[in-house]
Amino acid sequence: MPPEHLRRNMPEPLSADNPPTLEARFDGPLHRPDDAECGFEIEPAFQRFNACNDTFARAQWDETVRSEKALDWFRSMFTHGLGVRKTEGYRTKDFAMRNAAWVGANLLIERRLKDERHDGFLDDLAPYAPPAPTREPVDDPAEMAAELKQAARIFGADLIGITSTDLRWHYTKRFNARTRAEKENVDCEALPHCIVIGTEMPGKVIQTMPSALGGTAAGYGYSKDGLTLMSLAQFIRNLGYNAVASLNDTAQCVPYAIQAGLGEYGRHGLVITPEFGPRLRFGKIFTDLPLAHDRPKTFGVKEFCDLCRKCSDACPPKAIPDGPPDGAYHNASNFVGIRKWNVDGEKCFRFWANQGTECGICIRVCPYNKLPETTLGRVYFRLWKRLAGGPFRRMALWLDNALGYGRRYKPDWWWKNRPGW
Ligand code: B12
Ligand code: SF4
Ligand code: SF4
Repeated sequence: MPPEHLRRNMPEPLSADNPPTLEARFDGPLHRPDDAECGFEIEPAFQRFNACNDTFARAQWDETVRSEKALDWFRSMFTHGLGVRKTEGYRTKDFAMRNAAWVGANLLIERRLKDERHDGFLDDLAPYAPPAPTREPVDDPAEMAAELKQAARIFGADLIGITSTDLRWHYTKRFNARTRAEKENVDCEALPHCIVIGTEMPGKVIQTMPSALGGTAAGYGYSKDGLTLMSLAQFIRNLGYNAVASLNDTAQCVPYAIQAGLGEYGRHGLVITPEFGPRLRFGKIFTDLPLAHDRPKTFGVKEFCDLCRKCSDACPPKAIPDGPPDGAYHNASNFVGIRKWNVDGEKCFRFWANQGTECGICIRVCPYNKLPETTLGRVYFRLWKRLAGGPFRRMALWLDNALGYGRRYKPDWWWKNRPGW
């Protein structure tokens, strides 16, 4: 019998013999005036990225990444008992928390599953309603940006920044999990502004990483981010403008968050913000609503990471580089032509699959991930950041180690002592 895709007139699934399409050359501008301020080093060999090549997509079509354990990681979100064991942090109540935290994100995905879409992860968040037929005039883009930021706070954003749309970060194609084939990405060329929002993830559960309990942070972040993006995008549409809301889909969050002035790039491949360190999730909205842009900001992270190796030392599968940024190409899940610290996504995801839940040790141990709860704690964090951002950064690193920051909390301690956020 012919294969399913021929019988049903579907595109051919991706495989080693039918790999994702690579764009020969990016024909847009390779550089942008704020690249140096952002610390971006783009090389002539730069190629845009095809989302079918990210590790999560490859775990579904690429036999070198796909395994029963990897598939169980996806299934465990929806299957009672899958992954549950006697080990502390992986018991029924830990998975019950983690999977409950995903409910908001799952509802967004399920809205359009019938159309072979995974909104928020593989596809943009389909609009709740179309734009109003008439446009509210905007005389002052700076004032409009300030109003939009105010609205975003109400809808749940903890951080928000605005930059211009940069097609270098947009996926060339996206992945269809139903057919396992590639498909077209949404076109954002006519939407010149990119709003980036950040959602703080709960700190105390992250301190229990690695654990299923710790996975609660990611689920919570995606659920809240998704709803915030849906509401803010609808606010823009209600003013008569277009808005494409995107969580993990459509484009890279990391460079956009840096360009929008939310933080700096860290050795662990994540954005470090002054407020929450790397402990947050990002989403973005592409729009034609006239908006003033923010500037990138630096506070000494690159220089501090040059010294510190807490994340690369702590990462169990050694997926984080411990040398200088070199743009190393570990496998098809890395960008080509950007000189930066590159994480090995295959090693990282294999560790997740082996332990049955996501990891985030690199967030837990990062000295910028602090959760000050007292006035003294807040003053210390402010002074520590000053120290870390200047010539005494070595002392800041020593202090962080000496005071025992980044240690793992036992998941059972979390359940017994209920330390809250
Ligand atoms: C796929 C993916 C993964 C995969 C695989 C990565 C891969 N290479 O395939 C794995 C399993 C490793 C993973 C793990 C985690 N992820 Co992840 N991941 C993504 C996702 C969905 C796509 C990124 C992608 O396309 N990567 C493929 C290519 C581009 O990878 P790359 O060349 O190595 O580039 C990486 C970085 O260098 C950076 N980057 C991309 N473009 C550029 C350009 C420049 C100039 C620079 C400097 C950096 C940069 O982002 C890429 C992240 O993988 C993004 C969401 C998004 N759309 O951005 C979230 C995202 C990057 N992940 C995130 C998080 C938090 C995590 C985890 C901590 C999991 C958790 N518990 O929450 C770990 C951390 C691992 C680590 N240290 O990087 C957050 C980061 C938030 C932050 N503070 O920066 C994101 C943005 C999700 C979100 N919506 O918030 N992730
Ligand atoms: S999430 Fe865990 S395995 Fe992945 S890079 Fe961070 S520490 Fe390493
Ligand atoms: S743990 Fe240290 S090296 Fe790693 S990102 Fe944080 S500050 Fe940089």
